[in-house]
Amino acid sequence: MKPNTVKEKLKRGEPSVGTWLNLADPMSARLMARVGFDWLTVEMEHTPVTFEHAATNFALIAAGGTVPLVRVPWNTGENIKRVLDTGAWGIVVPMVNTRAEAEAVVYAAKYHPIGNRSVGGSLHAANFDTDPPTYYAAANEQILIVLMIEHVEAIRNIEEICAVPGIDVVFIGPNDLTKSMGKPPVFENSDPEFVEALERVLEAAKKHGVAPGIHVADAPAARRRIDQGFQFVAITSEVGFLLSKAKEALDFVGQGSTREVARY
Ligand code: 3PY
Ligand code: MG
Repeated sequence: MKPNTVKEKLKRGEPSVGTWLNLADPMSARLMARVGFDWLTVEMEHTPVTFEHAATNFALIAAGGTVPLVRVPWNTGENIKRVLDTGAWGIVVPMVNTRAEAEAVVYAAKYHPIGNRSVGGSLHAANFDTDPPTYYAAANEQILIVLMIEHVEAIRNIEEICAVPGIDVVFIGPNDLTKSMGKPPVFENSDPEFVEALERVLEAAKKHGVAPGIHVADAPAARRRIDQGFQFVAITSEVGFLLSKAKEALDFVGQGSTREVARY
């Protein structure tokens, strides 16, 4: 069975960098899997990506030597079961604001005796390059659980959330977090409320042995966040890379527009 190298890296206290895949396109997943990121997160929360697209892309990402993760559309047992059963090596769960919501994620993602994930499927084992009995015995250890901290309520409850057994990463979504503070959604913000919220997450994560993570818009921001202590760092998405590079080229030849491109 292939080991989940992202889990191993995070447990050793090292940073691990990846990006988001917003396109349903298998060709793009296949090519991105060859760039060298530790992991790629198939985005199902804000895209038309279906379970079928996602299953194809999990296979292509794993075949390219990269760890396939997925952001599920919402925190439900059905979403979590279906992406794990079709070959994701880990889940990113949006908007986890309370201890009970964090416990529900672990319960859905782990097999008995920790949770109630139902036994079935065949793509999960195939994607770890093993057989189902080996997968069933190792899945509770191998699956990466990432909870998104992206609301002021989650910041208030961060200690309790980090204390839930089975959590690997608490991952800040800066856009939703700033929106929940009543401010325009952004990746970077020097506002003291935002800066303090990030500090609280870093502190609580460290105290409870959970890896802190954050989504950033570009490489310099990733460097700064890693230096600050964040371990699980997502740099934009393949769409963000594509659009920013295209815009940079047009700007360079003096033909750019003032219109903002999507950041991720
Ligand atoms: C956010 O910034 O809200 C995100 O969800 C980033 O992944
Ligand atoms: Mg968000």
